[in-house]
Amino acid sequence: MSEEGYPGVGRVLVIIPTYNEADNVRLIVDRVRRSVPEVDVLIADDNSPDGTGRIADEMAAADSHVHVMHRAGKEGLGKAYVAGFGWARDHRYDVVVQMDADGSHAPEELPRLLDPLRAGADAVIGSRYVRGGKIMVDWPLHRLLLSRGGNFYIRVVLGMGVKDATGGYRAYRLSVLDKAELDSIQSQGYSYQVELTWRIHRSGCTIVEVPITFAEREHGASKMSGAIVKEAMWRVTVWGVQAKRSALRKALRPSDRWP
Ligand SMILES: Nc1nc2c(ncn2[C@@H]2O[C@H](COP(=O)(O)OP(=O)(O)O)[C@@H](O)[C@H]2O)c(=O)[nH]1
Ligand SMILES: [Mg+2]
Repeated sequence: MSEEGYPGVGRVLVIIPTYNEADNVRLIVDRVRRSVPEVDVLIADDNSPDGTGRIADEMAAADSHVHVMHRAGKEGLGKAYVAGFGWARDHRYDVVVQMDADGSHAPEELPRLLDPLRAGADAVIGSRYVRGGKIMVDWPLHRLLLSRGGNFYIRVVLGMGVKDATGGYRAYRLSVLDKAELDSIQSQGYSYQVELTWRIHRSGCTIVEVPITFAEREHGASKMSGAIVKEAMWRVTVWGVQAKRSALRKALRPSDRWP
């Protein structure tokens, strides 16, 4: 009997959120389809003014493995992903992958993210900060320090042991996302990556990190901003304090100590 989807893993949907990625979207989808022909692609476009959505429609018309979700306007990466996950559930996928449109996440490394799922992992993070992980970009020192320092802060405050909690190249089993209660995700910008990791960690799922090579974006501009960084930092601090407080409350509850 021939199995549907990626062998040993099931039906896989690669979700690519786009905002003004007209120069990148065709290339990235082609690379995904060439690299792992068994997977499907969903482009989640926030009504990009540069016509990314139209290009995506053309690709979907030419390839039954390619789908497009048109969203009304720019609402941030987190909302686009949550909508994409809902689409994946409605269409009975087993696994979803997050991938940027800009070429920073190499589709050729997709098997690395999918293979640990076969071995029982619930969530796989493509990591720049484990042995073998690389950053091949000309980031100015402050951006590099921000990424490294941000991840260090997250590790200390949340105590998850994940080395790259802000990275966006990931694979999840759908069953894991069900436990993460996506409807109540608060993050708008990139702290979404951290929030989802935090929820998955708290739900007791197995998170595996695999090394990836993070490349320079091919065309266009990054949507990263100071506001996005600030949002991530204050949210992490709030989650950390909440977790410490509830752990303390649990430890002090007499009924738990003398049942
Ligand atoms: N749908 C949607 N996609 C977004 C939004 N903001 C960023 N993206 C996409 O998310 C991915 C990562 O964004 P990017 O600007 O490359 O961030 P960086 O890699 O951190 O510099 C790219 O594919 C963007 O097009 C948004 O508001 N809506
Ligand atoms: Mg990028």
